[in-house]
Parts: sequence; C-alpha cells; structure tokens
Amino acid sequence: MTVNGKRKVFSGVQPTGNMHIGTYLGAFRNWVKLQHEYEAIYCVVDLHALTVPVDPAELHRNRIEAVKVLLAVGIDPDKSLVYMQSQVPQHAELAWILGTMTPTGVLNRMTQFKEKSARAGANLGLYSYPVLMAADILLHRADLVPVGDDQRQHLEMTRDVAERFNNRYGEVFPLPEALIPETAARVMSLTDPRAKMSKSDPNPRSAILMLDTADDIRKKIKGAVTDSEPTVAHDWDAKPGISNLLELMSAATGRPVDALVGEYAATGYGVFKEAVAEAVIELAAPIKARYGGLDDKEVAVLLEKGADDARSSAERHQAEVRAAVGLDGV
Ligand code: ATP
Ligand code: LTN
Repeated sequence: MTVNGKRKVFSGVQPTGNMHIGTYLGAFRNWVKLQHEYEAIYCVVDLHALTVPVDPAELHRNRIEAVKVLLAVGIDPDKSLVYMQSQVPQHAELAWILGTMTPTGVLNRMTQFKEKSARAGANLGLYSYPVLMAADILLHRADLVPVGDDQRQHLEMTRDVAERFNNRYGEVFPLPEALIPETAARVMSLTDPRAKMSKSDPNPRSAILMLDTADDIRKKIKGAVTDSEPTVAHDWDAKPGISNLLELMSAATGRPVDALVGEYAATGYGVFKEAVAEAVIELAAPIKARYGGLDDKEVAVLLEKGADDARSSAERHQAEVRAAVGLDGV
C-alpha cells in the first residue's frame, strides 16, 4: 500500500531477552536499511511473547530492553514508528477475524508450532501465533516484511489468509512479501550448528549476544563446535560449523564467502576463528556503545507517542475491515 508515495515495511520482534547476532543479521540490519526508503513500522510483539510461560517482571523488563536494542542498532524514531503490540488492541481484533478464515489444517503444519509445542506444551495462543502475526502485518497493510529464514512459512500463510479475505470480502489487503537476506538468513547455534541460534537455547555459549563483551565473543567463537578435518570450506553438509562461521564473517565484513575461503582455506581453524571473532566484535562495538547511552525514561516517552500514532493508523485501517465483514456501526 502506498502512503505519500512510499511503500510500507513492517516487522516485529518478541521481547524475550538475549537478543543475539542472528536476530541482527537476519532481521534488524534490513529494518535499519529499509527505514530510509519505506514508511517503516516496527513492533515489539509482546502478546506473542505470552505464548510460552514467562515471568511478568521479566517480560516487563524485556519489552523496554527490546526497544533499546532497536534504537542501538540504528532504528531512528524520526524515520520509523516503534511501538508495543499490546498497546494497540486492533491487532487482537484483526487476529480474531483472520482466525475465522484460517483452516486448522494449515496451523497444524506450522513448523514453529510443532517445535515449540513439543518443547513447552501446546496452548491455543501458541497454535494461533501465526494468525496474530498475519494480523500484525495486514493491520498496517504492509508491502514488505524483513525477517529471518525461520519466518518464511509464516509469511506464506499471511499471504494466503490475505488472499482468502480479499476473495471473500473485496480487495482490502495488499499481499506482503518477505525480505530475507542472502547471507546469514539463518545463523546457526555455536554449540549445535544444525540448530538455529536461538534466544531460548539454555546453553549460554550457543549464541553471541549483541551486548556480549569482546572477551565473551572471543571465547564463544573459539569454543564453537566444528569438525576435525582442518580445511576452511563452505559445505553445509560436511562442515556446518565452519560454514556457519564463514557466513557470519561474510555478513559482518561484507566480504564474499569465496574470498574468505580463499584467504583462510589453509590457515587452520584457530586463525580463522580469531578472524571471525574480531569481525563480530567490530560489528557489535558501536551497537553496544549506543545501547549504553540510552535512557529508559526517554524510551518510555517515545513508546507513548508510538502507541498513539500506531493506534490511530490501526483504527483507520480496522474500520475498513469491520465494514468489509459487516461489523461497522449498529
Ligand atoms: P528465537 O527462536 O531466537 O527464540 P524468534 O526467532 O522466535 O527467537 P524473534 O527474536 O522475535 O523470535 O525474531 C526476530 C527476528 O530475528 C525474526 O525476523 C527472525 O526471523 C530473526 N532471527 C531470529 N533468529 C535468527 C537466526 N538465528 N538467524 C537469522 N535470523 C534470525
Ligand atoms: N514471529 C516472529 C515475530 C513476529 C513478526 C510479526 C515478524 C510477530 N509478528 C510480524 C514479522 C512481522 C518471530 O518469531 N520472529
């Protein structure tokens, strides 16, 4: 949807703490770039965070932390609208309406639901998680959604539900496209390179956090699980650990994977890992510095305004949905 000649970008992040380098490279980096070309709306999806058991005080703290991380990576509140999902009730209202046109067969196939319910047990919120996500995106009539590779299936479902709505009620929603980076779209765990680097991994050595110290980063990368054959090569089947580090370094430095393989093929893993660590430290340093200078009170003021702006835009859009389905007025 074009507003003032600009297309819209929307994305969300769960306030679940432990923001890691995968989140940055897979998603936030694109968020920052896109805010210069698009009308940008970025949301801390705190209702989504309730789908697994969470301590209220911890959730409360993590919501502010998440916003501070967004500001630290370079989201500019003069360019982007930043707000908390729970402050805008239209998300939940639209999710209900979209839920009535989402077949349960589709939800049963969602990989993230299958994985998370196997770990934490199933609940209705976890099951309908992708419907709320579709509502987030469609509420704002977004054209583009920058996410990591793990969200691909949810984006496809969002397009399907938008099409189903449009076919039944008329053209209300543009069909949003996912924007997934070419490198580091799925940064893998340092302790198990066959699993995604994840906030919820209990092993602290599995993920490089954006606020880790240089020393932590060096230790974690030095200890990253790799194979015993010493050639640095990009081969996800035979060398997932080294392939992950190559992609991480490529994304951090902007140098192609091939060039890195050329330089480090014969140096052995030790030298290569040190180079990866230094590249990641350099990437994280300015983010950490900006984070340290942020003030919680200023962030709260920004969020008040963000919620006001998001609510008024959401209400305009939601009025159109209510009218389309026959829920306008009395
Ligand atoms: P996690 O699985 O780490 O607990 P999540 O993926 O459920 O977290 P968010 O932190 O909300 O939830 O994800 C924010 C964004 O970061 C999403 O677009 C997601 O695709 C992306 N992302 C998360 N982990 C990675 C990763 N390891 N590699 C690339 N992108 C990632
Ligand atoms: N499911 C996403 C978070 C999320 C999101 C969204 C991303 C919720 N709503 C809307 C993009 C657009 C995740 O787990 N990373």
